[in-house]
Amino acid sequence: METAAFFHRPESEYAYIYSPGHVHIRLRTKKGDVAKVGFIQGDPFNLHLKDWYQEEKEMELLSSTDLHDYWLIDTDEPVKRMAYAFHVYGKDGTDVIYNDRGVFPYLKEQLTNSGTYFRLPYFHETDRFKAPEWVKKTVWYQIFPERFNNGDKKNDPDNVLEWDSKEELSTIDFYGGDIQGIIDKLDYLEDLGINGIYLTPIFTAPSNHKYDTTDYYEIDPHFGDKALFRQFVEEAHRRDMRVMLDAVFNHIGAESTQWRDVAEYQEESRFKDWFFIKEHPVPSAEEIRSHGPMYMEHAEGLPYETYAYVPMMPKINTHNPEVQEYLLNIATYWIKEFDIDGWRLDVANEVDHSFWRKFNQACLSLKDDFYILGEIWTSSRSWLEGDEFHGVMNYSLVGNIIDYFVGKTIPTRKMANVMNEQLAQYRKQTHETMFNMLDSHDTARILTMAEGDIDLVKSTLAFMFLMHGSPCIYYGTEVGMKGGPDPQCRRCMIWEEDKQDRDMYDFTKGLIQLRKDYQPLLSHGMLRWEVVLDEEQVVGVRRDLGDDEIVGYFNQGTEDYVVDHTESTKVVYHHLSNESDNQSVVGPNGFSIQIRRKS
Ligand code: ARE
Ligand code: CA
Repeated sequence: METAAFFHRPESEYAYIYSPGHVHIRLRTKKGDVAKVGFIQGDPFNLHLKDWYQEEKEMELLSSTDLHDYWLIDTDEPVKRMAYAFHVYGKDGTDVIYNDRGVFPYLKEQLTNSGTYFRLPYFHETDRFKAPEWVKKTVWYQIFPERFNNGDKKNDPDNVLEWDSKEELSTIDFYGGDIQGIIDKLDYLEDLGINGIYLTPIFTAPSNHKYDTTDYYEIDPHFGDKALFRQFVEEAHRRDMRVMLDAVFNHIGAESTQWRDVAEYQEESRFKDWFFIKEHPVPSAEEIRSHGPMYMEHAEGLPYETYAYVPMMPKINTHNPEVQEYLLNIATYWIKEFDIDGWRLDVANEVDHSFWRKFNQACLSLKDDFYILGEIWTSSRSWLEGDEFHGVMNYSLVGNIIDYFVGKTIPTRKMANVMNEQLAQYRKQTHETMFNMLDSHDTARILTMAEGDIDLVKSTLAFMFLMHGSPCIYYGTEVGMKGGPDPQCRRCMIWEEDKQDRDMYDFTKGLIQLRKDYQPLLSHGMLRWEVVLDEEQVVGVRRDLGDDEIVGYFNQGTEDYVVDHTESTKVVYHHLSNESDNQSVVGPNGFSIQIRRKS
């Protein structure tokens, strides 16, 4: 048995309280190497009285990756503290104890010494990673306000273009979308079934995307004003929709008061320590504009830190206490005054952890079910320990799904294995409040990635809806909008019904309904693989909770795939699949989603 592959760490995603009375313990071993794992557990203070080490519970082999097997036990009993160890039985007939000191032969001396056990100290409810319940039941809709709907022509920018008038968009186009336009479409979103709206930035800024903030305390005049925004939040809340805004705290716009001051007074500016300035002089917004592209060519030589070498976006020094106070006041202002429900944090991985911890406390002390979502494109363990974010934009999970379904660059087994590795990265409750989206304002649209194959988009979307985490629809996906990478993915929303793909609309609406109908199965159910077939390119994914399970069979191959029903099978959603009483014949590019009771 290869004991070098063992891995466990107390108080991490390997050992945590899932919900009161449910401690989850995970163990990693070498793939295919271990026959069985016994879990030994007790109270460290009564080991000498009870000899509890003699009792073993069996761990479940939950999942495998290319390299490892992951074992799980849900202790499912009220405990206050826990000493524990693993009794690992190799397929080669050997067995060992794995505890806090390492790997040992199964001998009484180890087992009767309470100091050798892994330990979860006294359980405090306050230490448990808790995420807002509502997020798990939310289906999000992402809006890029400049392009969603123009509800008020009076506030249009001077250089406004006619709605959807260009084939190829440029980065400096304006089309006049605004908050009134969103309010006008709340009925549309309600009909679709949406219950969470994420808006990319809406505060005053010169660009169309508004990631170059001029004033965090004002709604951009081209979008509306505070009274209108208040009305928007109220009308959304009346429809049981939550509202999440974009917090761009990694950098500020060069037209902000603070940067203007620095550009004018340089070393003398009272804001000079608000930034990461390498040398003076630094340029003003006007100078940056007049330098034009030249500045970008010498990007790495800029005399100050920025977001991604973009001169108009000077990076903010979040270590400076004055800056921290400034940003935290902004974060709490929009919660206190306008009752928003969540912040999405732009470029979250480039801002320091200590700032995000303060941010978390400031927001949650005002609203205990507030949602904090980081924009991080890779695995994000260190931000998701419970004291910073509740979730991240799940580009890494979805990237794997897209590679399989759309890119077709990996076989079924690889996709499942990568996902298993991802599932092992976080606590279960963390997965439940992740933010899953096939596309966004930063990526090509999914229908374009799929080269116009709408059936493929339907399968991919349905698969994502079966995952842990709340799914998000990027505006327009539901009516079959296309578009390449930024800025082509930010086209004006298509509102003429004859230009919309109404069939896709109905499909998306049905999927959103499915997500609602099968709660809490889809938010809390354990994810397992039902079938993983490389040659046939078929995958069956299952979520189970208690005696109920929901299984989706997806056929990415070229032949029909037949699923025999059990007595309790009920097909609840399907596409390109022939359903009869006793079987589903899932055609190429099709899927069948079924509910059943555990046999
Ligand atoms: C503009 C132009 C682009 C041009 C760029 C460079 O539109 O065509 O390439 O300038 O000059 C905002 C606007 C963008 C704008 C940008 C700069 O929305 O349109 O681009 O400002 O002015 C990385 C970051 C991640 C970031 C993405 C885009 O890690 O934080 O890149 N996303 C956020 C927002 C953006 C926003 C900003 C940041 C800046 O969501 O909309 O841009 O406020 C990999 C990596 C990721 C990388 C990802 C995409 O997978 O792992 O780290 O994300 O690719 O590149
Ligand atoms: Ca307008």
